[in-house]
Amino acid sequence: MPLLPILRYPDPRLKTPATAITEIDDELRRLALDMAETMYGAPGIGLAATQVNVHKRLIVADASETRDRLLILVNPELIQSEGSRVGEEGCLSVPGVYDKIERAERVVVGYLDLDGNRQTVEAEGMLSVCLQHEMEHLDGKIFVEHLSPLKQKRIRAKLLKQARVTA
Ligand code: K1U
Ligand code: ZN
Repeated sequence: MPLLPILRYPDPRLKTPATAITEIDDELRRLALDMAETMYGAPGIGLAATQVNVHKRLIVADASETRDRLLILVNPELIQSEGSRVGEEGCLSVPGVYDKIERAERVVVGYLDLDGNRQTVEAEGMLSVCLQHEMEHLDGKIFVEHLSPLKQKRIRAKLLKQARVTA
């Protein structure tokens, strides 16, 4: 299975809002499995289709220590959130950058599985943070947008410099 190339900030394609998935077919199942392999290989605990330049509402996540609890969420929707926590976040599209972000502590997310069945996941801790982070990707938002304009400017300059050096 191929590892998919991951878009890097500040690539403008990361700002594209993803559209709802209307058909769950073998092509979508293939994409979900390729995304999962890409996430595990990175390594990461989540990946949104936006990050692999597919603008459909699909995310994969596995925040377990044993890396054997893969979640594949089609058309994920926040149903409920409560509490708040501040924790360190990273992003595979913003390599080498970590910062503290405030998020809800617990979330309930509704979604379709790859058989088209409606499911919900109740999450707290890292999985909760990860699902919130990935759903923002689908809306074209990146975690650095929670940071100050000065930090965003510095991060943008750092990544543009890295891109020039590696080109
Ligand atoms: O969306 C992404 O870019 C994936 C991102 C998800 C995420 C990480 C931390 C907080 C919120 C969301 C990552 O997976 S970055 C890599 C990472 O944090 C990690 C990788 C391996 C093991 C544990 C963490
Ligand atoms: Zn991310």
